[in-house]
Amino acid sequence: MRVLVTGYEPFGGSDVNPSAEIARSLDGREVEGAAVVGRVLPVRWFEAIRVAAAAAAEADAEAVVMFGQAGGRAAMAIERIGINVCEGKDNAGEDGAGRPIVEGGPDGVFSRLPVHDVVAAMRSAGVPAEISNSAGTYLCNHAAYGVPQALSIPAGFIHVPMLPEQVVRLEMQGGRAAAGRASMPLEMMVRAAEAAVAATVRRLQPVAR
Ligand code: PCA
Repeated sequence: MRVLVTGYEPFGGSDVNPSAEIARSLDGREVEGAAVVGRVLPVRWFEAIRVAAAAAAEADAEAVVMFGQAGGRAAMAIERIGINVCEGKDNAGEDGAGRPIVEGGPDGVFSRLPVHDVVAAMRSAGVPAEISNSAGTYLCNHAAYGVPQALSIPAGFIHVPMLPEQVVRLEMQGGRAAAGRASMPLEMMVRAAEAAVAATVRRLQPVAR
């Protein structure tokens, strides 16, 4: 069995995105008997969904676990739902401008990952984790809505905090406004991501592998 793990390229003026580092770190690893294929998605409206769907097809993946950065969050946040809207400028400067992701599509699409299992597995791995009921309206929501809809396999999205070095850089640039924002070391995020993949694989193959 193969599982696709995606991260996003850096955005919003940052030169690093922890979710891309997660995807790179898991690429080629075996988790719970499944081979992980890691890919980095562009922060581009619609292109992100196309790249994820193509990577899933190319890898012949049976599940897709996607990651993205959510500045300010303190825990791994398993997104329960994506909504049918695009807001904000992507990395090419294209404005989502409130348009739908899928014209005439449902208002919301639920994650097809076992969200409770994923939260429990991350916590068992010693990493703070929670279910989130809003992925926002930017590219992470875009993938959370568009990728499960484009594919017939389990797929869902997980937001991750910033890295400590990102917060330190913001503090050095921005002073008090940025000071003290939440962060998590990459090693913990990777451990949590492995736990998420493992929980998903266990759900797909509950008895024997
Ligand atoms: N986070 C953004 C998009 C890319 C990323 O890593 C978001 O939360 O929508």
